[in-house]
Amino acid sequence: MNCPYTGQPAPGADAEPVRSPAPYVCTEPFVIDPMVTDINGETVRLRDAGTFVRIDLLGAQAWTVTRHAEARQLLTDPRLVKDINAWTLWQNGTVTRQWPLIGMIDAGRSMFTVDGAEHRRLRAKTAQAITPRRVEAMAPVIERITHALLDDLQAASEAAGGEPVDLKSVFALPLPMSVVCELMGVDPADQPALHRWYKAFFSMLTPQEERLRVIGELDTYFTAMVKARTAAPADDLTSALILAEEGGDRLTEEEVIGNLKAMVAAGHETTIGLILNAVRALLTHPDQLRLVLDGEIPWETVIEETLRHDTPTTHLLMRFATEDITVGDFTLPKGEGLVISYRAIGHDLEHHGPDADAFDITRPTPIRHMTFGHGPHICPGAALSRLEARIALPALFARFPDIRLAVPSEEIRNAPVLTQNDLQSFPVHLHAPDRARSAAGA
Ligand code: STR
Repeated sequence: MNCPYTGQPAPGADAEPVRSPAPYVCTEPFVIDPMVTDINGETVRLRDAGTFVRIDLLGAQAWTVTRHAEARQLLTDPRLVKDINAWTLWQNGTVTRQWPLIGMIDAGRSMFTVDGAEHRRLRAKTAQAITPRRVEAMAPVIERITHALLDDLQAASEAAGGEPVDLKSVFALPLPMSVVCELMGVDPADQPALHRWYKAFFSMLTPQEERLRVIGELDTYFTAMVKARTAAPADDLTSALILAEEGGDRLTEEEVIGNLKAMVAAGHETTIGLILNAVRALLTHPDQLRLVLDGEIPWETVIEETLRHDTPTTHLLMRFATEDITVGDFTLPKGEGLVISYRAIGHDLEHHGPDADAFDITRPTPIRHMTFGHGPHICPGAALSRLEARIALPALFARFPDIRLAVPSEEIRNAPVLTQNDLQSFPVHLHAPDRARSAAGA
């Protein structure tokens, strides 16, 4: 389906085929696989299809940008907006609430869905609460949660009696979920329900009526929580958002709910990927893992290279052109949607070099990725997710030095989540075979 790709043989007998440069614009629709059966293949094919590629998202067409430089420029262009009402396909009824990805765009009024001065007003308080300095103060909480979950992992491993343990469900998922719930003041007892709802929300296998029902349940849940905190504020960010006043202006109830939903969704669904993708990269590159464990290369480098090479967000939906916008040889017409394909951008050969497809923490050049976005909507949670990974990864490898994949890495499947790089499960053995046997027999 993608644009023609002509590998011409180079002169000389044993020469490698020369890659012809990717076209700037590809107008033939590239169908994005909602089941995510081959994320690495798709990332490379999309990147090689063009800088701007026409894409088909479950029947709705849009454009995507696959290059760092062009995306960076567009991310500060005020002619692109998040408001779905600027989308021709929405205006003319081609896209409705029946479209499976609607919840990624029509997500209520929040800092994720508005722009300009309104956006600054909606975002300020949240962003101030999670600056790198404020986040540093959360380290003890993250450490406590991490160590409790490592105990759970040990218990799960003993209960499994030599069978693999799922690192996703027992560690990588509950960790960021617990942290964001603690930050926002969400009752920990409600985490299982939230997990179920978000799994159904993101999965492309969920029938649309059910997804719309789940969106309604999430809305009911967070509305009740905001009403409760309005009546009786507590020491959490949700209460701070309710009470925050600037020049006599406060956020409306709808805006607080929208921000709370955005924080809980973004606060867990992305960091799961960061943690698991880093563990996967290290376990499949034991030479690099050695360098990290020997202190030759800092964990920060592992985190940044993972963010670049295996971005938790595959495609960020969506921005809309309020007028024709020209970049290089491409014009995004007014009313069209633009997706930012962060995973392809992390593999931009021009920006990251010819070995961009390789995971390499020893690369000599600095890792200048854009995985947290750029411009006014740049991820406000970046410092928090980095700190979570910075605490979780060394603690995991310190507690379980013999941790290994229980299946070949190629057998670890992505969940059917079109926009996110989310793994179905992550089976590991926590102990070397002999120790696992003695632990099971004990
Ligand atoms: C999920 C549904 C919801 O209630 C609110 C939001 C807004 C924030 C979105 C979130 C969504 C989906 C995942 C996003 C997140 C912001 C960051 C995260 C897109 C639509 C990323 O994957 C980068």
